[in-house]
Parts: sequence; C-alpha cells; structure tokens
Amino acid sequence: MTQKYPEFQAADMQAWAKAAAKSAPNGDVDALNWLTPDGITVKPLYTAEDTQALPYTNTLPGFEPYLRGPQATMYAVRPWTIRQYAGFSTAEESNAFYRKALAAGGQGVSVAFDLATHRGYDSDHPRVTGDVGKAGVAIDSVEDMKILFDQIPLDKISVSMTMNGAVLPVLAGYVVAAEEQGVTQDKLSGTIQNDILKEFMVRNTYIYPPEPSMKIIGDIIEYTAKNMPKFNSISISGYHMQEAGANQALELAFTLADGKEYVKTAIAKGMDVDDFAGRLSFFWAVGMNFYLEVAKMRAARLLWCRIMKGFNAKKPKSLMLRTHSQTSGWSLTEQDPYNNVVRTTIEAMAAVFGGTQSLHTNSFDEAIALPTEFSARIARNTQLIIQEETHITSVIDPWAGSYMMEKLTQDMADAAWAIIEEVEAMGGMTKAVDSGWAKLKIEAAAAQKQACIDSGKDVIVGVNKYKLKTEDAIEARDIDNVAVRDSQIARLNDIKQKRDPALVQQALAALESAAASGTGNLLDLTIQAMRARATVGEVSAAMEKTFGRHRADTQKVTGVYAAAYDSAEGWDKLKGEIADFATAQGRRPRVMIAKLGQDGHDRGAKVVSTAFADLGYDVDIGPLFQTPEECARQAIENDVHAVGVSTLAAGHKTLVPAIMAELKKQGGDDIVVFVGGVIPHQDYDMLYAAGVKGIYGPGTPIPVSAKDVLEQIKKSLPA
Ligand code: MLC
Ligand code: 5AD
Repeated sequence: MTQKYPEFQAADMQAWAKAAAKSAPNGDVDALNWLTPDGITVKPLYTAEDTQALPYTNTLPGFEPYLRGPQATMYAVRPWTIRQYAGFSTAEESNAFYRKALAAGGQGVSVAFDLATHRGYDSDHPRVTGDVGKAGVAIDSVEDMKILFDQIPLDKISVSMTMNGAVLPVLAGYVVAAEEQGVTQDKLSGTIQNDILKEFMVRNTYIYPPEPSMKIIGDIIEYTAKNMPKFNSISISGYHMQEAGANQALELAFTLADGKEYVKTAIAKGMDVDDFAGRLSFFWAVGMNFYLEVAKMRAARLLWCRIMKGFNAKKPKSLMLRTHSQTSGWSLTEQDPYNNVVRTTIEAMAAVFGGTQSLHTNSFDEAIALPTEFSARIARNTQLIIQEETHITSVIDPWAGSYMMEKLTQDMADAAWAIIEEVEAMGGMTKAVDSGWAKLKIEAAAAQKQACIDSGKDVIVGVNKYKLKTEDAIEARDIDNVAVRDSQIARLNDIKQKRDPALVQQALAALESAAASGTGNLLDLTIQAMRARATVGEVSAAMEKTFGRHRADTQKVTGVYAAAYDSAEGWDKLKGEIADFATAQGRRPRVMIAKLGQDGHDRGAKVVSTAFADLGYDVDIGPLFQTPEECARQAIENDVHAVGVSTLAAGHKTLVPAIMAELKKQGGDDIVVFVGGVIPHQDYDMLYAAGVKGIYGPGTPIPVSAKDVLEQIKKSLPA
C-alpha cells in the first residue's frame, strides 16, 4: 500500500498483535472475540485483509445484488416512511389517534387489530370476551372499516394492515371501505401482512390449517397482482421470530425460506414470477445487537436477490428486497422504563443504517401496556429527530466499506444460507414448520437467552444490574373492553337489521362452495360478501366449514434452560427443595401453564415451562386459546397443584377472575393460581383480591418465580 505520509509507520499486524496481547486478559487476544448466538465470531479488530476475499464489496445502491439498498438515492431523496403501528378500542378512537399522528409527523398508517378480529371472531363471540378492543382495534364489518379510515384519503396515504388469520375479510373490508370513499382498487397503496407460515411458528393468529391457508395467500397474491398494482401483497416477517427468541441468522434464514415458499405457491398457480414478485415485501425486528442487525439487513437484500435469480426473475423490482422494520418490543423493560427511549433510539439507528424502507419505533411503556399519547409521541419523534436533525439521511449506506461491516454482512449471509440449505433439505419451510422443527429451534434459542439473563451473563440495565430500589409509577393506557364489546355488539345488531339477508346468504354460500371446490378467487368472493355487509366472523365461519380450525400441538424443549443457567448455587438448592417436595408428597409439584383467550404470545409460557421442568416440576402446557372453563377442567382432570396464566394481550382483568370462578365452580378451588406477563401495576390489587397468589412481571428471574410458586403450593396443601 502506498503511504501518503512517509513519516508515519506502515501498519504492522504482528506488532499490533503483540501490543494487544499486553492488555488482553491473560495475554490472549482471541479471548476478546465475541461468539454471537448465531455462531458468528466477531473480532475486536478488522482490517483490509478481512474484506479482500469477499465476493460483494464494491456494489452500488439501486443495482443488483441491492446489498446497499433498493433505491439509487435512498434517503438522500426520500427517507424511510415513519409508520407507527397502532390500534386499540373502537374504530372511532383508533381513527382519531391515526389522524392526530399523521398531523404530528407520522407518514403512513399501520393498523393493529384486536385478537378477536385476528382469529376471525365477531365481537359478540363467547370465546373473545376478554379480547375485544384490547391489543388492537375491534373490526367486525365494513362499517367499522369506514370509520377507521374516515377522512384518511386512501389514494394518498399508504396503509399497512397486520392481518394473517382473518386476512380475507379484513383486506376485503378495506377495499370496500376505500371504494365507498371513492377510491378504486388500482389507487390503493399499502401492505397486508398475509404471512401465515410464521404464524404457525411463532405468532399464532392462524385460523385454518396450513394447506388452505397457503391457498388463501396464493389467491391474494393473484388478485392484488391483477387489480391492485400498488399494493404489497405480503409482508414476509422475521420480526416475530426474533421476538420469540430467534437470533439474527435464524430470523433471516427462516424468513427468506418462507419467502421462497410463497413464491413457489404463486408460481404453482400459474403466475409469472415477474408479475407478482415486485410486490412482495419484508419485515425485520431490530434489536440491541447493533452491528449484527445492520449486517442482517444488508445480507438479506443480497440473499433475496440470489434467491429470486434462482426463480428466473428478471425485473429489477422482483430482485430487490424492500422492508419494514420495527424496534424490538422484547428488548424493552418494565423496570426503569425511560431507559427504553434510549434502547429504541439505538435500534432505530440500526434499522436506518440497515436501509429500511419503513419503520416503527416502540413506545417506552411497551412492557406495561399499549402506548399512551405521550409515549407514542416520543416514539414518533425519535424517528423525526433522526430524519430531520442528524444528517444521517444524507449518505447512502454509510457503513459500506467498513472492514467489519462488510465482513459481518458476508458472515451473516453465509450463516443464514447454511440454515436455508438445511430447510431445503427438509423439503422447504412448510415442511420445516409442519414438523415443529422450526418452532423448537426458536424456542430453544429463547430458553437459552432467558437463562443467560437470569444468570446475569447477559446484562439488562435496570433488570439484572443497576436496579432501582423503588420504581416510579408511570401512566398506562387502560381499555374498557366491556364497553368496547357492548358498542361493537350494538353496531353488529344494527348492521344485521339493515342489510339484505338474501344477498348476504348468497355471497356467503358462494364463498363456502368456492372453499369446498377450490375454484374461484377467495378474495374476489370475500369482497362481494363484505360489500353485502357480511361480518368478519361470518366470512371466516363460511370457510371454516370446509377448511376447519387449526389446532397446534404443544411440544416443549428440555434441558436448554438448565444448560445455559450455570450459576449453580441457587439453582441446585431449589432443585433439591423440589425433589424434597416430591419425596414428601409422593409426586412432583405439578403446574399447568395456561394461555387464555386469543392471546397467542407463547414465548414466555414456553420458556417458563422449559425452565420449571428443568427444575423438577411436572409441567402441563395448556393449548392456546382456552376459555377459562376449559382451562379449569383440564387443571382439575390433571390434578395440578397450580395454574400459571401467561398473559401478554391485556385480557387479564376479565380472564383471571373468570378462571378463579371456574375453578371454584368445578371444585378446584384448592389449586393455586399465579399470573405472569405484561400486567400494569395498577391491576395487581384487583388480581390479588380475586385470589391470585403470585404475579410475575417481565424481568422476573425464573428461579425466583419457581421458588415462590413452590412455597405457595406448600401453603395450599391440607395440613
Ligand atoms: C422511495 N421511493 C423512491 C425512493 N425512495 N423513489 C425514488 N427514489 C428514492 N430514493 C419510492 C418507492 O419506490 C415507492 O414507490 C414509494 O417511494 C414509497 O416508498 P417505499 O420505500 O416503498 O415505502 P413504503 O410505501 O412505506 O413501503 C414500505 C414497504 C411496505 C415496501 C416495506 O411493505 C410497508 O410499508 N410495510 C409496512 C409493514 C408494517 O407496517 N407492518 C407492521 C407490522 S407490526 P413504488 O411506486 O415503487 O411503490 C406487527 C406486530 C404484531 O406485525 O405482531 O402485531
Ligand atoms: N398499538 C401499538 N403497538 C402495538 N404493538 C402491538 N400491538 C400494538 C398496538 N395495538 C407493538 C408492540 C409489540 C409489537 C408486536 O408491536 O411493540 O411488541
């Protein structure tokens, strides 16, 4: 290398190694390497040597393999869309929230639906009493959709809808609401999540089994390619995989492998790849692993371009990966919650350096409740500040050329590619999901991560280090789901009175027979049914007659938590106490970990089950979506000592008193009930008053809750 300044020494790696050894622990420079959960070794120093052999370092944005971004000018011309995911309570309330957010700097709309809607139930269905309006907005029909988008011009504002289960009635409802707003289908821009494979793995808001679910996706891709050219037909999501515990390479690999599966599905319908591939989009989680996240997003574009070449795609738009990103909800803490503003800022910077097209930044009250106006404002402003104050947007892909980032991008691509090949060898992602393999891989990663946190190996400020003595209360949004449900039921009854019943019946019958025969486009037929004022629940039920409802089996991993939790002292003592209990009682303490209502977030339930089992508990995992009555019956039949309700979707105020009442009614009031998950402190008193014996919020080390439950069980035994 020529030296412009001959007066300075030339770089000498050997000399560096010697100097570094002087300060490295025990003189071992290799000990400074960081082995990531993905199995990638990150070194303390990168040099030109690391990039010399890489196949892709000198590429340009807007050109294949699109590693540096899908657009030639990227943020220099148009920054990413500030698209904050939101929705709660009624369509009226959510609409007011969106309009305020748009006026204050939001640039796109992103709808969060409640879990009743996700799972294809109208608000009056008995299975959803705890869920209506809670984790998102309640939508039962076109009338709700029209209110949701009132005064939001759907030909100008792009709308994302996170919907996978009830994807047909929701997308159809939006199309009809737009139509009645005077906006034709060809003008609609936005995205429907429509990514069912990851639902079977992690998010759990499926309705039908995999095969008919894939048929629905094929129909949506076909219909939108023909009629809605500006609308992204799918948002292939890794986000939820990382939230459920996956490391970056796993998230990347499984998501791209899901993408391949959707491409194959559409091609199998007879479509030309270039007719639809330009409207496939992606969605990443961006967590605290800063370098790896940037590398992941760059690697993703490289790999997708390779994959699409494999499908013989020709158009540039088919080859470029465009993505939404969201900062990680899981990385945020209930403890010292203003720290979350800082975490989110760091994660947002990684998403931006990774070249995202659209971004959601989480609110700091994430681990407590849905965002308030205040927390939502800070979250939005985090992005506005990056866009408008920092000049970060002036330079395209600024990490390019960094020895470290280029090497890490390639390492990440290689790690993910190896997993993709493993999936291919199994016959593709549908098979890998069906067999339960993919889900278990993610759950094992989650259990390992939790053990690293509980044992203090991984630091979380304010949770397992630098803890506050007392936490200040913060304001939390509360939703009166009973009132929302009542108003939804009133509107449902009104619609049912005013509509033409013959027309509705005819449209539903057409849908039902198309589902049975496999002919006709299901989205086309659903649009007709929604136009006639069929409800989300009716449309879903019409197809359920043929397709059935999917039931997942509940496997759990074993040994993973114990293996990673190696601060043995307290662990062995607790194991001993549990063993003593078993000796004294003639059986091990038995707990049932339950999920009630439509809340499908089961990371916590799975991790707790694994860890409790590793400690010596007998653990039953209840199926997802139980009613309190079903849960009580199972608990009593299995003669458990305790039921642990895992709740992350805010249904606890309705569902926990209901399970207590059912246990009592069915003769199981000796069973100890404890609750874990996202529960605002303001609700603790009412839960204790209802008879709950323990509440374990986010950040509770599992050995602590496991010990507490044991003590409560002992107390509950007859003397
Ligand atoms: C952009 N454009 C440019 C440009 N930058 N043109 C010239 N020069 C530049 N520098 C053009 C684009 O080509 C495009 O036009 C238009 O501007 C808009 O830009 P975009 O980059 O496509 O952005 P956007 O419209 O926001 O779309 C982003 C997206 C989309 C493709 C990723 O799919 C999207 O918005 N996804 C959001 C998904 C989401 O919010 N999900 C929430 C999940 S929450 P054209 O004509 O080319 O289109 C969740 C949580 C849970 O899941 O579990 O509940
Ligand atoms: N409003 C705002 N954000 C939401 N999230 C989920 N539901 C909502 C909602 N109704 C966010 C949270 C969560 C992630 C999946 O999406 O950050 O962790």
